[in-house]
Amino acid sequence: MIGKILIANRGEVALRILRACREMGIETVAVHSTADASAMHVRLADESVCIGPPPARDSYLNTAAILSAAEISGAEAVHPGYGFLAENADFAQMVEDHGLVFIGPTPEHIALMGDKIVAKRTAVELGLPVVPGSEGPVDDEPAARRAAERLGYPVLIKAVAGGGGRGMSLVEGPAGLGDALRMARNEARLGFGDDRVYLEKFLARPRHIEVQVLADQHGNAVHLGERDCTLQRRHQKVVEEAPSPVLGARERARIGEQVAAAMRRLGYRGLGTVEFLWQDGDFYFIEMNTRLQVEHPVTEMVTGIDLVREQVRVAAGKPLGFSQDAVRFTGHAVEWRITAEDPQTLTPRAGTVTAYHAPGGPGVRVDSALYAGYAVPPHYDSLIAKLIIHDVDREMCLRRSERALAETVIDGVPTNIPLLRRILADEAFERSDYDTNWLGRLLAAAAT
Ligand code: MV4
Repeated sequence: MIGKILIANRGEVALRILRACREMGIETVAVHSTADASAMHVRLADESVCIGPPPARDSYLNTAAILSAAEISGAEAVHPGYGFLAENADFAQMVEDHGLVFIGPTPEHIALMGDKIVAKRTAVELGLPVVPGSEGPVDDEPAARRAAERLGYPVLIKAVAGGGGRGMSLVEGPAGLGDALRMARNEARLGFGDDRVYLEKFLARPRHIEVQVLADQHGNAVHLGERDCTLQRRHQKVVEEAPSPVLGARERARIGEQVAAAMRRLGYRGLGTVEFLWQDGDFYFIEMNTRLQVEHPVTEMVTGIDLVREQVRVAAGKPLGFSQDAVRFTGHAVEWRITAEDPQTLTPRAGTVTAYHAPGGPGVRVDSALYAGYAVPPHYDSLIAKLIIHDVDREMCLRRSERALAETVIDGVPTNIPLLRRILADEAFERSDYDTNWLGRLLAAAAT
C-alpha cells in the first residue's frame, strides 16, 4: 500500500483527500502558495511545502515545484484533486516518469478524453449513445453547411479543445452559420490555441445527468449511479443531486451498466464520470471527466462509499472490494455550493471571514476549509464550502437543506447563500422542473 501521498491541491478538496488518507493510515504532504501559508490544508497535513507565489500558474500549476516537493518529502503518490492539474495528461506522465503513483487514470486515458472529438468517437465505439453531430471537425463553411442541413437547425458549434460549456455557439438557422463559424473558430484559437470546431444537433431542453464509475487495474468496473447537475449558472454547477429526480431504478441500472461495460472495454482505471445530456427519456454522451469531481459527495451519501479511499486503493493496485450487486442506493442527497461572491454582480469576492458557524445535525455534511479569521484569497476559485444534505427522500432532503442553509453563518465576505435559499423556495425547483427557461437564458447570454 502507499505510505505517503502528496496532495497537489488546496481548499476543501485538499482536506477531503487528507481525511481519507488519515483513515487509511497514509501520511500526507500538503503543497501551498505563499497566499495559502495559513490555510487549513497546510495546518492539518503531516508536512507541507511552499511551491511558489500566489498565482496558480506559479504554484498549484507549477509542475516542477510540485515534483520537487514530492521528491524531498519522500511521497510515493500524488493526488491531484480537481481543477489545476487533475486532467493534465503531461503532468500524470511526469508523475509516473518520476516513479510516483498518479492517483487517477493513465495519461493516455486522460489525453483521450481531453480531446472532445476523440472522446466522442471513442464513446461511439464503446456503444454509448451520443448527440447526433458532424463526424469529426468541420473544416470550412460548405462542410459545416452540409452537416447542419443533415442534422437540422438549430445546431451548436463546439470547440474540440473546449468542454465544460466553454467554446460553444448556438446557430438558429442557415443565415447565421457563416458568421458563427468564423467567430467560434476565432474564439477557439484565442481561448484554446486550437481552432478546430464541430457541430451538434442542439437539444433545447436537456438535463445534465452524469454517471459515476469506478474501475480497478484488474478489469473490474462498477457504476455508482448518477448525479443530476442540471442547475448551473454560466456553466458553473450550483446544486447537484443524487439520484436524478427524472430517472427510475430500471433506467439507472441500464445506463449505469452501459457505462461500466464501456469502461471495462476501454481498460479504464480509477474514478471517472461520464456526462450525458438527457432529454425525453434518452441519453446523449457529451464528455467524460477523468477525475474526482466537486459533486462527488452526493454519490458518497447515497451509496455509503468513500470515493477517495477507493481511488487510492485502486491506484495502489488493489482489486475492487465490492461487486455491482453490493452497491445500494439509499435516500436522496443534494449538494449546495457556497461561493464568496458579490450579491449584485455575482462575481467572486475576496475578504476575511470574521465569524463562521457550520450547520450540523443528522444528514448534514460540510466540506470546507473555512475558519473564523480565514482570509479568502483573490487568486483562486470562489468555492468556500459545500453543504451536502442527505435524507430519506427528495422532499425531506429539501426541508433539511433549508434548515441547514438557514443556520449557516459566514460573516465578513458576502456569499451566494441567499441565492441558494431562493432556488430552494422556487416551486419549479421543488417539482424538479427547472431546466428550460433557465437554460434558455443562459445560452442566450452565452451566445451574445
Ligand atoms: C449541449 C446543449 C444542447 N445541445 N449540447 C454545456 C456544458 C457542456 N458540457 C455541454 N453543454 C451543453 N451542450 C447540445 N448538443 C446544452 C448544453 C448546456 C447545458 C447542459 C447541461 C446543463 C446545463 C447547460 C447549460 C448550458 C448549455
